[in-house]
Amino acid sequence: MTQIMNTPRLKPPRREDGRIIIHFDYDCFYAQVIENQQPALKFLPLGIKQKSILATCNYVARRAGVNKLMGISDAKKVCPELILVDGEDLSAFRDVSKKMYRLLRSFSWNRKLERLGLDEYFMDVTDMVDYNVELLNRNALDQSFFCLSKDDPEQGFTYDASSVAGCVYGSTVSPGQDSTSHTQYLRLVAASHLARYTRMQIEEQGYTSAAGISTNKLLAKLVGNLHKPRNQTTLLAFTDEEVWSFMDTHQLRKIPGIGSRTTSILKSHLLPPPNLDSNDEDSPKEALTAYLVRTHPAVSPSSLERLLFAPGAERGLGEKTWSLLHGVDNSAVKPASDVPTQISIEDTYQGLDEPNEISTQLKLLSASLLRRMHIDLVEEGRWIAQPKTMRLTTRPYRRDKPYNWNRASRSVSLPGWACGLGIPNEDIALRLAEEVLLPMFRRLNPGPRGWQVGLLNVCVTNMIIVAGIGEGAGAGAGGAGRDIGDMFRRQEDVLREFTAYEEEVDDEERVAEDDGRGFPDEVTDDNASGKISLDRKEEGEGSDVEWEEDDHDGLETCTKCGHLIPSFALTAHERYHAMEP
Ligand code: TTP
Ligand code: MG
Repeated sequence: MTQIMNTPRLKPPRREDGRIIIHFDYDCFYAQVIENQQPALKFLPLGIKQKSILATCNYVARRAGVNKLMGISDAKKVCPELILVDGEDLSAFRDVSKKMYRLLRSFSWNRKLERLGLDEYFMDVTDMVDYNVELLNRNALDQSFFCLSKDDPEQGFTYDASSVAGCVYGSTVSPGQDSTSHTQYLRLVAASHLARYTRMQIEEQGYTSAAGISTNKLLAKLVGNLHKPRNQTTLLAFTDEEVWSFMDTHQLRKIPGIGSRTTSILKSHLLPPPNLDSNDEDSPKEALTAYLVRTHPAVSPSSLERLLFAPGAERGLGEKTWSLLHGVDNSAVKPASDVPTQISIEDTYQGLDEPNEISTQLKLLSASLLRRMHIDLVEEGRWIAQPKTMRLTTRPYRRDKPYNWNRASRSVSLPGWACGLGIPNEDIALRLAEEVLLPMFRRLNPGPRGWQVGLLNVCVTNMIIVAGIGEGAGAGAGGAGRDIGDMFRRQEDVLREFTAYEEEVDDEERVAEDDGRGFPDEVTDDNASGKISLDRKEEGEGSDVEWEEDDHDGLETCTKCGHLIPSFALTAHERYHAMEP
């Protein structure tokens, strides 16, 4: 639905449209991974279950009325023939995600490819598009060729540059040759064909996807949602008004970067109080669109700043929210990296209290962590990056308390022997559990017992790229070479990224060196100082637009429904609750 434009009361934020960005999102990702393992399932309704909920389901099941995040019993009622496969072990999903990431990266020239969660990617294709638009013969647009390599003019594909590939949102008539928007139109058209070509290459690996094409990450992600599955949408919006009109149709909570706190504050200020006599609880939720907030007489960047202020909250939240409402998002697509910011493994328990149980669990977690470290960080028998820090987080089991209640962490330098190659992993895992994790546990939970442990999370972080290897494979068509300066520049980017993620242990000065005797020095003691360490950031309330992948891929408990959800999916999960009737 297109809203009628109001004359702006205030100066709107400045929109940049120099970049072209594609957002890719795999269709029913977990289900596709399982289908590829067992192809017969492709034609049957399939649900991937985690505890009592469906993490996702394939589109056969969706056509039968099953939805993502449905409870298993409801889903079985709607579709009794639904086949359920357990999806609590994320390893297979992570491995496919990594493989697909590498494939996508092989297309990028500038290596600006950012992963969001396990199945979404932003790709900044500005350089490829501008190069190809420059080459166009404007008198024969329908016979164009998209070059995938500057060095090899034959590498590429033919395309019709006079029309968009896939679906379009916005102007259906192409701007005339003389219009100032014409070149921008050609750039978006070229990108739409590149998106389609890339999606086809991914399909050859067995995975269908949806894509959105626009000039920033926010718009590309939102427009890509319009036609799913196995489709793509290009936003043709050349003026501020056209962009606002697209944004206006969205409910506030569906806008990435606007978190649940912001939404509930704005709801309570801008919407009439819900009619308690009415059963229609839904109507106020439905009513809070971006349009309503953007055009509300009381809303301005400064009033938003005042409303959203909270001790410790990010400054500039008002301006940022105001920008997002107008479809303005200048956040960069982060450079591709083979190296995750951190790797963590965790499990939840209903009150572990026996030293033996703790020791067994720490050994299991340590073994899984080591396996994951080898999958993610070892290539061709060599480490591409080594973590410097190990962290243990625990929290007691209390049904009546919020998830993060009394969550506490300690961090130590990871001993060098943990990255030994040629030593059996089981031996290293055992030693890590006994010599590093157990002492940390004891510091976090003094006393002989009575800890009632509800969570153990073991994490390695502070990755240091091993010089000469960190570039990774697949620089691809026109990709970067092995220039050492380039490598260090990229290394700097990657490290900057880590710093942004780290809340507790990124302070190099606090990280004591391994003493060489195999036992690391302690570097932080959050619990002792009374500070409770929170790993999870509230979506939308942090710095900049919150696109960051949190590589902490353990399961977290949803505070609304109590289900365990992978951390990276928690934000999307909360959005489903926000949309619930
Ligand atoms: P999504 O991209 O949200 O879902 P999807 O890929 O399954 O389906 P769609 O075709 O609509 O894109 O999430 C990617 C994967 O993350 C999904 O396959 C399962 C997992 N996930 C959870 O485990 N819990 C959640 O709450 C959400 C939202 C996703
Ligand atoms: Mg998906």
